[in-house]
Amino acid sequence: MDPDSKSNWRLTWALQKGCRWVQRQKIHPHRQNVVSTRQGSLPTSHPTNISVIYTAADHVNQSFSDSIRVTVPQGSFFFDVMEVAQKRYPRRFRFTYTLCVWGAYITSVWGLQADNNQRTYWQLLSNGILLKLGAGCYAVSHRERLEVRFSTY
Ligand code: B12
Repeated sequence: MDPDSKSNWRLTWALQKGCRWVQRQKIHPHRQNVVSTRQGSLPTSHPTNISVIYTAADHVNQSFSDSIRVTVPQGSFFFDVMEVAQKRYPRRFRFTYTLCVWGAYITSVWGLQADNNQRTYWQLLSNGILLKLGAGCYAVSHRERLEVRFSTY
């Protein structure tokens, strides 16, 4: 069996979904070539930066709510914002995730773990509205208020 067939399948899937983050991260060793054929060349000059407000809040136990302003290159995804926040403040904004066909599923923030038995999860919002895309597929805009909110379903 071709050792790459599984990743090829996932890449095809990601391309169909148009999720650039999945392509960029770890799906395929030649991902940059794929990105360049589908999305145009990667920028070589300095990208324009945008800033967003990023909040992590526990709406189940009301144990914390923490916000920061994050600056990222234009065209960044929600996931990129989370990574910048985590790098700057690892204790406050650390997070974990798993990868599945839909991309990155956020499993914990601030050490607070989603739990299927308790029906808890980390909900993603923009300007108070529930997102219809995952963190790896949602492209952020200047001055957007992004939130990961510990919630129940
Ligand atoms: C049930 C469900 C949930 C449940 C999952 C918990 C559970 N134990 O059941 C809950 C309510 C937690 C949930 C959350 C979210 N979901 Co949801 N969910 C679904 C739904 C309706 C069914 C998934 C399922 O059970 N499949 C069957 C099982 C056997 O397959 P599975 O691969 O093991 O399923 C797992 C994954 O789907 C995963 N999962 C669920 N939602 C999401 C979202 C993302 C982005 C990822 C990576 C994984 C993921 O949880 C499932 C159970 O473990 C699908 C729609 C669909 N018909 O597929 C949407 C769907 C997958 N979810 C979606 C979204 C957007 C989200 C959220 C980002 C919503 C939000 N704004 O917060 C969050 C995830 C946030 C995060 N933490 O990263 C979208 C993804 C679209 C996309 N292109 O990214 C879908 C397709 C719905 C839609 N809009 O059409 N979800």
